Amino acid sequence: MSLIFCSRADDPDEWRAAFAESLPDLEFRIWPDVGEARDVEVALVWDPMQEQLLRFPNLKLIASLGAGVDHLLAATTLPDGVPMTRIVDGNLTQGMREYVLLQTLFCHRQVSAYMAQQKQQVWRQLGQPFAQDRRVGVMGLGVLGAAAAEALHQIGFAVRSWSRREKSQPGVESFTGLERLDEFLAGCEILVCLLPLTPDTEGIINRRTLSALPQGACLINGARGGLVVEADLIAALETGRLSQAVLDVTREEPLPADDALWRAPNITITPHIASVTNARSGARLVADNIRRIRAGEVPHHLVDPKAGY
Ligand code: NDP
Ligand code: OXD
Repeated sequence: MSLIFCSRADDPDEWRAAFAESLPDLEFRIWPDVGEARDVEVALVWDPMQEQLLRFPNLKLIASLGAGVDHLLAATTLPDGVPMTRIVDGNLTQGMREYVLLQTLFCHRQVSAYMAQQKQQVWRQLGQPFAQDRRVGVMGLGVLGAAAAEALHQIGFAVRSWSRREKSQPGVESFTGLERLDEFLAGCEILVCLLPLTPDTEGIINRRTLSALPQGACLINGARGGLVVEADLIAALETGRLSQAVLDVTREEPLPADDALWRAPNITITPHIASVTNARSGARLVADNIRRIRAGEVPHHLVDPKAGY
């Protein structure tokens, strides 16, 4: 059995070595050196592949190299009936848990304001709310959102979530559906975005939804740039509607040097590093799914192409 690896963002040698450990009988091929197309039964992909997957008549699994699949679904023609999986991995979840905690505390403890004061040699104590009085909302209570919400609850914040389906997570007040979106947003002094990018969530953070947040709220986007209407975000920062934004992701990545986001007030930008798939644990996960397929079982962590995540 052969696997074709297609990603400019990931190191193929690292993944090849990881598969040599997890599944030694797998032949690892790197795009575009596909070899005999009939041998390829697994595609491990990050880059969108347009029509290319249709070249492999015996494909049995399309495995995304990430947790998100928006770019693959949007720009790849999927062969009929071939399952697509995504990365759900404890290391990836831990990375996002850390990122969300770090950036929520950054906002909550007003680090940006103290850094600005330090630049001007100002020694002034700002009022500090208790964590239990700080309302933090997590948009998207999936694998990553649920872990982040749990960590935020454990550290003492008043946590709420927004998802499609009702959730019952201890210490997290659940809101669902567009009909309750504004009610959810009205109680988010810090809004953490961990939604997948789908046709339903594209541009969901926009002028209207930003204005539903409490005055001076903070936004943390650890999911996808396409969720945010960036011009509306910049305007909200400029007027003080938002007091802080933390973006790990942007519509265009890398963010061009002349993009206005870099110069927006009170913004922190990180280069899509909130949590990165680890080759060893990722390969173990994909290898396990390959074994399941060989055994005639359904692979874990299937994507629903209709829902878009
Ligand atoms: P999941 O698929 O596990 O969770 C998605 C959540 O979003 C679910 O709770 C789902 O609701 C909710 N959701 C989806 N569509 C809607 C909608 N229209 N309205 C309301 N809620 C909706 O995803 P993960 O937690 O694994 O990952 C989330 C995203 O994080 C990924 O898609 C990816 O884009 C991003 N990511 C970013 C990384 C980074 O380094 N910056 C690293 C890894 C991932 P329900 O539960 O009801 O289905
Ligand atoms: C992912 C990502 O989706 O790294 O896994 O963004």
